[in-house]
Amino acid sequence: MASSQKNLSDYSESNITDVSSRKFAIVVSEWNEEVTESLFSGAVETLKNHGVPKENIIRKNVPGSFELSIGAQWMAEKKEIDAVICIGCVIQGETKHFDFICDAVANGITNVSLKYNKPVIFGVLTPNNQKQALDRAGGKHGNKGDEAAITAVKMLGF
Ligand code: DLZ
Repeated sequence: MASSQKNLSDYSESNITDVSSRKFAIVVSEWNEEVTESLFSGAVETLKNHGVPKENIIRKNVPGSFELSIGAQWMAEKKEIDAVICIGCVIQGETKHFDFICDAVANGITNVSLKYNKPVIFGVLTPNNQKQALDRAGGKHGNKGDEAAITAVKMLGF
């Protein structure tokens, strides 16, 4: 279902286990900061609502979404980290950057997840414009950060 027809924060609460002792890393892209800060807040709020204490949530910033893969790898290789959530926003522009960045980060994050056998979650918005981004970062379509966090929680109960 297209996200315009679905509030991204309306996730199902099935398959949720106790994650209060698990450690999460959140890697945040600084590009499109207004959007990514809101996604980050949504992710943290959702983790806290599922019993994760704030000391079990480690934040690392990277300059742009292209750097999310290496940031995720630096976090995933740490033994104490159970899951990594990647937060970014790539807005479609007139340059080829959009395709290069989206492909690179999707592949990079997948590779890190498989290499370290840990959930590495794709919390990256790929909208056409800033308004669509804000609609999905705490606006009328919910918060994709919530969805990314709940995906990490669910994967730890797999
Ligand atoms: C260069 C660039 C452009 C044009 N657009 C975005 C974007 O919309 N979202 C984003 O997260 N990052 C963007 N970047 C920066 C790249 O992700 C990366 O940081 C630089 O190309 C340096 O490697």
